[in-house]
Amino acid sequence: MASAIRSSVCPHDCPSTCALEVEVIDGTRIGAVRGAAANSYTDGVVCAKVARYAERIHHAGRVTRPLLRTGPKGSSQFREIGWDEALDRVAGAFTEAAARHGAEAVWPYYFAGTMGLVQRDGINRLRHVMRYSRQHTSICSMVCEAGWMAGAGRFTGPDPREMAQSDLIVMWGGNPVNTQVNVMTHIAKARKARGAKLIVVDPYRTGTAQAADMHLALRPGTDGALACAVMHVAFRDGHADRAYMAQYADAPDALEAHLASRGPAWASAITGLDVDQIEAFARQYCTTERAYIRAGYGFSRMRNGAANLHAVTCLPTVTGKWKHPGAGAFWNNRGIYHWNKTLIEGLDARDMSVRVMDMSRIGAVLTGDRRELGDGPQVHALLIQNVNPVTVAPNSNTVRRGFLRQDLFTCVHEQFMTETALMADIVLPATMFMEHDDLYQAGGHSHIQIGPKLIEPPGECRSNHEVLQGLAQRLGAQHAGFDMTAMEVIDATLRASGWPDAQTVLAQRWVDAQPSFADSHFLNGFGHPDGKFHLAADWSRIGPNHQGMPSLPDHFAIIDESTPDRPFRLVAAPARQFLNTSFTETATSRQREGRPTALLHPQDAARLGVVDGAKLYLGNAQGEVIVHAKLFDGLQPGVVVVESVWPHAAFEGGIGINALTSDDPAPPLGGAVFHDTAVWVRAMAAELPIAAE
Ligand SMILES: Nc1nc2c(c(=O)[nH]1)N[C@H]1C(S)=C(S)[C@@H](COP(=O)(O)OP(=O)(O)OC[C@H]3O[C@@H](n4cnc5c(=O)[nH]c(N)nc54)[C@H](O)[C@@H]3O)O[C@H]1N2
Ligand SMILES: Nc1nc2c(c(=O)[nH]1)N[C@H]1C(S)=C(S)[C@@H](COP(=O)(O)OP(=O)(O)OC[C@H]3O[C@@H](n4cnc5c(=O)[nH]c(N)nc54)[C@H](O)[C@@H]3O)O[C@H]1N2
Ligand code: SF4
Ligand SMILES: [Mo]
Repeated sequence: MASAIRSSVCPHDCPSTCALEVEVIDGTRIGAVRGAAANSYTDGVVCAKVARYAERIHHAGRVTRPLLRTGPKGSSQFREIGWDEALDRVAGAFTEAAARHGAEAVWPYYFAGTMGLVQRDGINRLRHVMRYSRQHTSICSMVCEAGWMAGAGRFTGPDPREMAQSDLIVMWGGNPVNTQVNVMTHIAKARKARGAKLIVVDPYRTGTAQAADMHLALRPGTDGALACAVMHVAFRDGHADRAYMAQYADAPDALEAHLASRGPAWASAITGLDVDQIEAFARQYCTTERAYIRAGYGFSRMRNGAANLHAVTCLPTVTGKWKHPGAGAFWNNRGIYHWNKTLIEGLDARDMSVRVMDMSRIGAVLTGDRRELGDGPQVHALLIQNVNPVTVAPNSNTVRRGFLRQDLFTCVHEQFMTETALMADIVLPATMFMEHDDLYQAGGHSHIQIGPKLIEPPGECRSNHEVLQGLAQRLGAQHAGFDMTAMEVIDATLRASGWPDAQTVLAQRWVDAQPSFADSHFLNGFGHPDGKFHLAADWSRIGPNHQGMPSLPDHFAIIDESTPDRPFRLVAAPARQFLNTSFTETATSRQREGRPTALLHPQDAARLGVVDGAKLYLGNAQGEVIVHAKLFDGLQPGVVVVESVWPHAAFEGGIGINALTSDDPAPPLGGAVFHDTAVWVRAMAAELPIAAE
């Protein structure tokens, strides 16, 4: 058995974008997968689920041939067909939908199942050339984007590797032990070398919180209040950096006056945290020069998420921390790559007057909600790549109803028979990352990498790029990007963006795109035209739905607050062994996750008369879900956590957690509010024995 170690890149939707070293056995199979030790961010570490990637890539359940539906929608009845027939049918359905209802009746729908720029975003090239409906890509990061832009105005920040030089890391609303393990590597370095402290702000005691020196288990959706109290203390106790703000901030005096009434006691009533704990946190933050706030995505998945993220990013501004090494705040580095994506996305063919619809509201779209459709046609045809909306999109009972429409044609290009693929008319088999070429940028660090094809795919799997080429040819879609191989698109995109060519990047393994210290720390100014950090957010510049948003940091009370009818706040946080729904198909991940579980405070359990392991109903006006209770004291009473994203089929009753989550768009720019749900919780009555007839 000949084995070779080859370089690759983790393609999953994770800020870590790990540089990988993959054992390739006999040129045909994958063995061990390790983190590249030479990459200064990956630092030799990958998560457990990717370390065992052989289980996913060589899984017997992969889709390997094109499939045609033969039974009712969702019935799992398909038969194999050839690629030509499959692509002819898809192109035929698109042509017919466009001829009868207009091109906007076709909706290419995608997300970040792979983060490779060519395979992920190439679908937009077909969309734009064919004038198919556009997608408002809101499901993951839009709320963060809005909140970050309002203050800092540019998507970058202090180098995440600088966490190793910090004396205090505040992990705010994210759980890297589950979701981006490398953050923990750099925190561990700071702890070892400098005795740094870790503080976690999260509604429940996650693995990350467990490892922390202090855990602030606040009520979900109240981060704005906590941030205000910390800044109140900074002004009150002389820790506000007035000289810094005079140079770098827009409205320090207005903020100080505004915060006078927003101290720890005020925040305590909103967050459910003790005044003493808020004071202790504020003192530690304010008195530590090198304090690095690592903002997660989790706390933004709220109706007030953008306002809360903005409020948190005001902390290093009020205290002047941005200027120090190992200090400031970081969310995502996406602004540093200056891509020219014309070739990948066909931006030269894009017409901004073509209808755009919100991907997070796919249920509303498919069930004909006019607020989404505008005055355009119903959607009659879908092309889906790298996303599993039947399971992951909010308000999933509506989503499912939409997919069941008889007059809707659905093509799903997938690696596995996901619950979305089961709703398809045509399923196309997709390659995995080690079976195709792609180009990657990291969100949580600063490296550009290429993941080359390492092995042949099983059966007849084709890459997204190849499928788009096949459809373009049949639809008569003309664009240079369709006439090139994926590697040619990678090479041309790198060159057009001012980076070294593909060969160079492959040879040197990565390009480190981190800007200078001065730029990363905004010493040359923030991203707004006035060069200042905006403590007073101008939300009207960020998104259309800005009415009522607080300009200065505040508790923006529009969350789905608990009521007597729905007394619990539900958080549907990511599970460690799954990545969204990826890996739910692997036996090891499923076994380690166990079953869909609700973490419930023992006091709540006692009130409900529930013991550990009991079955519960969780519900609201949208639906009901059955889970098993796990008693857990690492959260406030009245908060319940169900880690996600299990397929619907894993739940008793076949209805998964997103039946309860809302598709209300978060202001001002939209975005899904997965952790902002009020529910009732009921103990399931013990089943009565059926009386003998
Ligand atoms: N309850 C709850 N729901 C959530 C969330 C939550 O926290 N709680 N999180 C939300 C968030 S942040 C996100 S980003 C979404 C993500 O939701 P999804 O984007 O649906 O999740 P993934 O599992 O990352 O990827 C989806 C699919 O892409 C496929 N795929 C991977 N690579 C390729 C490829 O090269 N080609 C093709 N054709 N397919 C490929 C995988 O097989 C997988 O089935 O879920 C959201 N839903
Ligand atoms: N293992 C694993 N890794 C993943 C994913 C996965 O599903 N599983 N998903 C990937 C994707 S698509 C993304 S976008 C990232 C997301 O990764 P993160 O940035 O970690 O964000 P989330 O995963 O949404 O939520 C993380 C934490 O936010 C907390 N949270 C919820 N509401 C609030 C609140 O109101 N305030 C505060 N302070 N905290 C709150 C949750 O309790 C949870 O612990 O992870 C990626 N990595
Ligand atoms: S931590 Fe994230 S990027 Fe790294 S291997 Fe795991 S899923 Fe991939
Ligand atoms: Mo995400």
